[in-house]
Amino acid sequence: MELRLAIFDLDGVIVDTAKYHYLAWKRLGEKIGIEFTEQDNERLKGVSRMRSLDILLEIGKQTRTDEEKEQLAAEKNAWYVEYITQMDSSEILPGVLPFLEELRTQGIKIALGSASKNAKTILERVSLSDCFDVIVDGNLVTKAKPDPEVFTLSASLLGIEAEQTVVFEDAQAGIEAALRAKMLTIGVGEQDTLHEAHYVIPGFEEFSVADLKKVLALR
Ligand code: B16
Ligand code: MG
Repeated sequence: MELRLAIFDLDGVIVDTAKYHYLAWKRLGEKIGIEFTEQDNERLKGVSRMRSLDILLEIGKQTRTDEEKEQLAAEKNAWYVEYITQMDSSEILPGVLPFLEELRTQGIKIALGSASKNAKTILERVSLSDCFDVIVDGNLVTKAKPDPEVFTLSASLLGIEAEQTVVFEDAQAGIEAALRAKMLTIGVGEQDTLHEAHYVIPGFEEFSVADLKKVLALR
């Protein structure tokens, strides 16, 4: 396989925005009388905003009309946006920048494949907007992960085949999406949670493009 494209998830791979999602969902939970823990927050990783709200309501055994849900999600998002606008490049996860630079030097295209509708704001805040050849986010796709749309669209916008693409993902839903897209799937995080991926790394600190090519050669 000739590697031509690397697609990166955002939250949990490039930056840790899960902590800000947690603060905002917790604040919404407090407002509507639902206790929301850090452990509960794990269930929201990689999941769309509306599905996240459904999970919060499920935890609190509450129901809401669609209209009320839109309003609650908007309220949570306003708080979340307040938090992320304080971000800067110090929040890029360790090893990510050198890895992106290495890909660029080797002529491998770089894409973002994120469920977040705030992806562009986050990339701007951390000064990474110019690093990506294409940005596919929650505003561009109609079907959320585990549907493969976010990844297949990234590759097709660049005219690159699935077999020439690698995906870096931290969430189970994202791993499933990448596997369904028939792309090489690298989990970023814990082996236990991400064991379905073709290969798992704890982060980018000790992972180079040469290591990636070794993984490819094993396939
Ligand atoms: P927003 P990713 C995902 O980002 C987050 O992991 C998930 O917790 C969040 O609900 C989702 O984006 C939607 O985010 O509310 O900003 O549209 O991991 O796909 O980069
Ligand atoms: Mg993620």
